[in-house]
Amino acid sequence: MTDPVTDRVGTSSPGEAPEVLLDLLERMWLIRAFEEKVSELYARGRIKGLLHLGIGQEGVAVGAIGQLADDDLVFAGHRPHAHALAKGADPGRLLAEIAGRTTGYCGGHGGSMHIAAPEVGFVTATGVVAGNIPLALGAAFASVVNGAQRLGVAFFGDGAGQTGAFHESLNIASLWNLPMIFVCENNGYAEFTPLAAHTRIERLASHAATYGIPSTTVDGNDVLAVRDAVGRAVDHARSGGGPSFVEALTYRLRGHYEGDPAKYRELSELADWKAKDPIARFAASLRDAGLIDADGRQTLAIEQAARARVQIASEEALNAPVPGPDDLVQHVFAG
Ligand SMILES: Cc1ncc(C[n+]2csc(CCOP(=O)(O)OP(=O)(O)O)c2C)c(N)n1
Ligand SMILES: [Mg+2]
Repeated sequence: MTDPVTDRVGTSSPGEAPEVLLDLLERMWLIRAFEEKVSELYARGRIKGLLHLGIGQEGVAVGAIGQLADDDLVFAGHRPHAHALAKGADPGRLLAEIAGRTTGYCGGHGGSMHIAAPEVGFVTATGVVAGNIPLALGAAFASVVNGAQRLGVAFFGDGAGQTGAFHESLNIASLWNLPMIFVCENNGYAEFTPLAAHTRIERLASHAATYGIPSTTVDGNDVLAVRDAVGRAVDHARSGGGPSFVEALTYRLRGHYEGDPAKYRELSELADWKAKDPIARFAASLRDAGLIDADGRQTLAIEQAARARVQIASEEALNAPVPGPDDLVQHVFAG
């Protein structure tokens, strides 16, 4: 990652061990099965509140987070389930949190948008768009102050790229040469607003050059392309090179929130992106490479295993108690 900016859209490079490739497929399936279950529970009224799913964007979280060490620190936004799972969060505790149960990661106080699972290095999600970026910056700064090797990694969208917090964080990360990775999931929309209506800058990665930060833009629906780009960013940071910026071009296959009628986009656009589904594409490439059987049985087994695991997780979660009146004052600072 020595070029300040590349305007090419990077694609995947081969050469990973078969077990690594299968693991990537399994992780993407776990996330897909998890979010489809959450969607179903939401439709049945078993989960309340506002819910943002990242179905279709799994390649970014899985490709990127697979390159991190256990103690690297991840900060996500309002669409955070994939990042938490990819960092190693337990599906049962995560689902319990989303369903507001006491067994959830935050005792049911956080819900979908405020998950924190620091024990696996998933420090927090946030409903404040771009709010996680300066937090990741702080983690990277703390790492330098403490002489640690850990990286601060922020996942955010194209909409977050129009905020002051984003630009200030790029500036400070560059100025102080912090071990930080900015991962922009450019899915072409901020809520209901297409990219061209919220910025004239087509590639969010071009902002990085302004601050002297190396960047690359990759196909975010190609898990190996993301893995490759983030792997280089990790090496760059660990060798003292400072921050990097990876822009992953992707698409959310669901609405902005569950229940969004999504009238702002054409069905043909959705169909085009469904054809580029990161899981189906990756499974097909593994079949082409002869790493899984051609008749699809192995892929189906991976999908079924993921769904079975999520089913158990959801039963455990929904059988857990909801917080009672006494829990209301737990973890509340009353100075
Ligand atoms: C500071 C702040 N402003 C506005 C909002 C309302 N809001 C929620 S999501 C969103 C769009 C975010 O778009 P993007 O960063 O591209 O993420 P995506 O939803 O595409 O994953 C906005 C404006 C918010 N949550 N926080
Ligand atoms: Mg977006």
